[in-house]
Amino acid sequence: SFSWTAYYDVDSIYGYLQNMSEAYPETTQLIVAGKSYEGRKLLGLRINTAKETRENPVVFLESGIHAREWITPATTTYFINELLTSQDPNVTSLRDSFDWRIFPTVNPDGYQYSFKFDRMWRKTRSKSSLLCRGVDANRNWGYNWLKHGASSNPCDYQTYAGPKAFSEKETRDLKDYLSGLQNLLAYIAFHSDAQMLLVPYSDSVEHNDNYDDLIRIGNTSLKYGEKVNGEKYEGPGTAAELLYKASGGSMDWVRYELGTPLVYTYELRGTYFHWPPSRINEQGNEVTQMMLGLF
Ligand code: 0X9
Ligand code: ZN
Repeated sequence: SFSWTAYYDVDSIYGYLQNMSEAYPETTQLIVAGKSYEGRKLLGLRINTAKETRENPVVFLESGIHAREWITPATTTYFINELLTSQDPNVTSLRDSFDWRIFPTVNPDGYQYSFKFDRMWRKTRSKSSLLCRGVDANRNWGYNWLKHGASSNPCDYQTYAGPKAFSEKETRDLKDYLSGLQNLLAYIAFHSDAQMLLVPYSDSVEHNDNYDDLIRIGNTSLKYGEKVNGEKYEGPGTAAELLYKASGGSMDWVRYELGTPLVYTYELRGTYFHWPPSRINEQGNEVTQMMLGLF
């Protein structure tokens, strides 16, 4: 059975989503947002307790766009479990306030490859050239594609941006799914392991028009998180100022193209993308509190 003291492969994570959708049929639903290059589903869980008379704003959670950042799918299923089973009135009220669309592994081929063959794999698994495979799915989105912090070399192990924007099935299908959403209030991407909170835009030191609001709200989120383990995250701030300039990420595209007001990237903790399975709970608890502080 599924727990938060071990890491699981894609099938097990998808099995968990399936089980939750069956255990909570009134309030949850499986979502297939598309398919990966190798034909795996881009599978998410919708959690929406609102009855037809009321419409909740949509909150989208993206995890696992980078294959090796295993703590992000694990934390995301932990958070799903909290939303569905916690008796804490703060958590039940968080659950009831939004129409959640939660995707633990948006790069399932890469994740599975990192699980079976190469722990440090980051990219997708598409055949991008004769010699080398995979595109960095967080350099492949269409906003300022290939401008900064991205490689045009298919054999770049880290940041190959692809032959063109949205060359990848995963980013294309996700983009189409997001474009079809009404009422998208928040888009939150999870990465590891820089331990920081990032706001748009990632490839410029200029601040977007609701920057001050994002910083204020983000600070409250970090304060909530800190109460759990005393861990301080850097930021909130732009990637360009805190980390490095990087174009073609999902967060920037969503902020710019969809105009979604609340857009964040959480860089969770870890060392070289490792985080002990015995401590998934700790990170999950921290993220749950950060979400409570955000909304
Ligand atoms: O480089 C990245 O994509 C992220 N850091 S990581 O070490 N997890 O690879 C930072 C993402 C910042 N956001 C965007 N560039 N949109
Ligand atoms: Zn990442």
